[in-house]
Amino acid sequence: MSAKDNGVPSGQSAKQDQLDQFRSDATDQPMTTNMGLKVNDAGNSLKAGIRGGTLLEDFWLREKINHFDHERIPERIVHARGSAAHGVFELYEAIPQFTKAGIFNDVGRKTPVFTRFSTVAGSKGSPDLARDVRGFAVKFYTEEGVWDLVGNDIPVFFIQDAMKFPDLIHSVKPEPDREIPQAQSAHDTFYDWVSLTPEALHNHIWVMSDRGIPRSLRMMQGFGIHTFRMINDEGVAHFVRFHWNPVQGTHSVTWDEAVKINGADPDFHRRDLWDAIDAGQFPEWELGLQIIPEEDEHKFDFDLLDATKLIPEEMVPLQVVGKMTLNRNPDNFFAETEQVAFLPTHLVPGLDFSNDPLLQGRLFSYRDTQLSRLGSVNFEQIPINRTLAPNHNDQRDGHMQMSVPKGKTAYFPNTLGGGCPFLTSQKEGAFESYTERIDGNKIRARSESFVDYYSQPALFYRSLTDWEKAHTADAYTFELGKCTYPHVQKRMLYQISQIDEALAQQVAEGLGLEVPDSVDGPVNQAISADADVEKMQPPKKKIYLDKSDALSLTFRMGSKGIATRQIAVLAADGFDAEDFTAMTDKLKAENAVVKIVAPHGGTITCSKGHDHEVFSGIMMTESVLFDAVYIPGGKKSVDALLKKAKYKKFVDEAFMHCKAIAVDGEGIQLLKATHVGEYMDDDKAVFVDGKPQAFVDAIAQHRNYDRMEVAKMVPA
Ligand code: HDD
Repeated sequence: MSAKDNGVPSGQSAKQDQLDQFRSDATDQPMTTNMGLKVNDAGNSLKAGIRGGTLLEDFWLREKINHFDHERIPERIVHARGSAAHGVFELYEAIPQFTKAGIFNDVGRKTPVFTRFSTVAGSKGSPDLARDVRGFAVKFYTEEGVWDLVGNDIPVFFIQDAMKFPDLIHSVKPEPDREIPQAQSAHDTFYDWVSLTPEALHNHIWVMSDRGIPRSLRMMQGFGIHTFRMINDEGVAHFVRFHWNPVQGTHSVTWDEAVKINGADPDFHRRDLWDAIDAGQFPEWELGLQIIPEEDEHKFDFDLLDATKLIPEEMVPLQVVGKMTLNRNPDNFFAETEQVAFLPTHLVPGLDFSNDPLLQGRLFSYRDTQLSRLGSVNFEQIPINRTLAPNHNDQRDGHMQMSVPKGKTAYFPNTLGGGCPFLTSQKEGAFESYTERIDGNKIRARSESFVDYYSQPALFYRSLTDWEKAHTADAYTFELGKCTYPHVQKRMLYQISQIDEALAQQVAEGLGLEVPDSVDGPVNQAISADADVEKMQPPKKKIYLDKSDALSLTFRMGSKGIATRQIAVLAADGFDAEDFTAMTDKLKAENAVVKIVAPHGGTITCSKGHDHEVFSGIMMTESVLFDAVYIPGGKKSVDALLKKAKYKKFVDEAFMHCKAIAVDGEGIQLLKATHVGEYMDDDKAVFVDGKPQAFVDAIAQHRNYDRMEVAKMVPA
């Protein structure tokens, strides 16, 4: 299928032109063997007699089964579960003062991108709504080469040094003896490790907050996390941190929804991303930079090289420089989303690394992992990974070499090949590593400037709204409640108490435990036999900023509208056509997705006798899959709804999850038959009789979290 006719606007670009050369399309084509031999039978093997044994001669059978036997490649060791899309990055303003990178200077350029979102811990087939960090990896196909910004949706990482990465992942993955639990951090080995590794607490509290369960991949931020460098034409460097902010706003679901969505639609995020792009509702993110002059490196209360620390936006504001739009779904999941290989070492002139010890380790890991995952040193030749920049060197051969290099020479220097490929200078566009003065002892240790583990998780927690705080406490309680070793639970409670005593107290109450005043042994366990463990114990938390508004989900919660929001219309035969049209015309005009949930599939008839297509029968769907609920009037319709208990559960759940609800006419009878009836009078997101605009405004707010206290009373 070509880029033009897959039903979505093509988002054609130089990268799409390149991919077009590899796309194949079987429409109107005969079936053939791999060698193009036409075949006349795809269901019977070649036999010695109609009931006889299969012949070894059957090359068609062997080709088909042999290919099938080798279809799987190892899943990613982390971030195995992912979804991706093509798009474009456009620059708003050139920043030559900071970097010479073409992508940040050429305002007219539309740089093609391929972006893959993922969960971290689960396997390839795990559910989307696991409580987890989300990967946010962007491949920019720039004119100068590929730049991969391989980030996450949380601005800080679990650990400070790559040396600990295998320990972190081994602790969170299913336990090795019985391979459970899948895609969950709520188990003993993870908390044994976290409670001994307080540098993980900052990332961890983000995951315990609603950030760990986003409403949509389109509605989360992205962060490059590490401090990188930008280098300008004069060779002057600035430190930089990268932020992606979703134009759709930042939104999450509640834990109760997440648990239920995982059962009702384990592909919820993948489907949501695909459907939005397919409908032409292209998700967008603005790229913001936090730029720090090199001379300011030591001006902060934390170390810029420490990936467990964020730089509050109040200290270094974001400079928004451009926008990414995802405008095209992949044609083939395996060829594109699975085979795409992101490497932090893929970068372009004008950008460079810092000495962040986590980043430095990543510079080794990603190329290494592609070799076992994709099986060959030639993985960069796979279509989705190919650069748009012309590329020539003397690297040759290897499994699945796809190009046919001409000439006699594959070495440098040479005269027999005319000295080609030849070297270029920095001025001619060559990449050169930033010249950084290094003066120090070779040492296997950690800088004391990294030993502050509680200040920033505490800042994060202080910056949350009350409802975010309540959700965070619930999450800690749930997760620790799954641990079976009391000493692990207690050590974790102690760690939480160092962040916030009231939070620890709340969690302890839920667990039926006491918050300990101290724990046996150092809380930052020796990571080196020679380390002075006492010296490396975290100091009491510092308060260098009372609060950072940008850390709360609410800071970027405002949506531009309700496009792509899923609205359930609960209706049966005889529903009021006028109510329905007034409300749904308004919702559709705002590009919301209106779906009728009827007592059965097929069609239902309105009061005017017209047939309306049903999206789903009530028994085949769940309230958690929708953002809002509308019930039109019509006595016959509402009476039919009242006869099915699932409708009451549907409405109660929507209320409990703080969603907007609107009813017209007799629709109120259904509300009165639910718990909503008891609480609706004072609620600012329950609308009775003909208030389409107010309903739309409430959906755009995502949730009415003011309702949270009463919503807790609803047994749904
Ligand atoms: Fe990593 C994949 C993000 C630290 C080793 N990582 C991977 C992906 C993302 C991240 C988004 C999925 C890419 C894709 O969609 O294919 N990783 C991060 C971030 C980190 C980080 C934001 C810290 C700031 N990672 C990190 C360390 C190591 C790795 C410290 C090892 C020392 N990461 C890997 C890996 C993966 C990977 C094992 C698995 C699949 C892959 O690379 O291609 O090499």
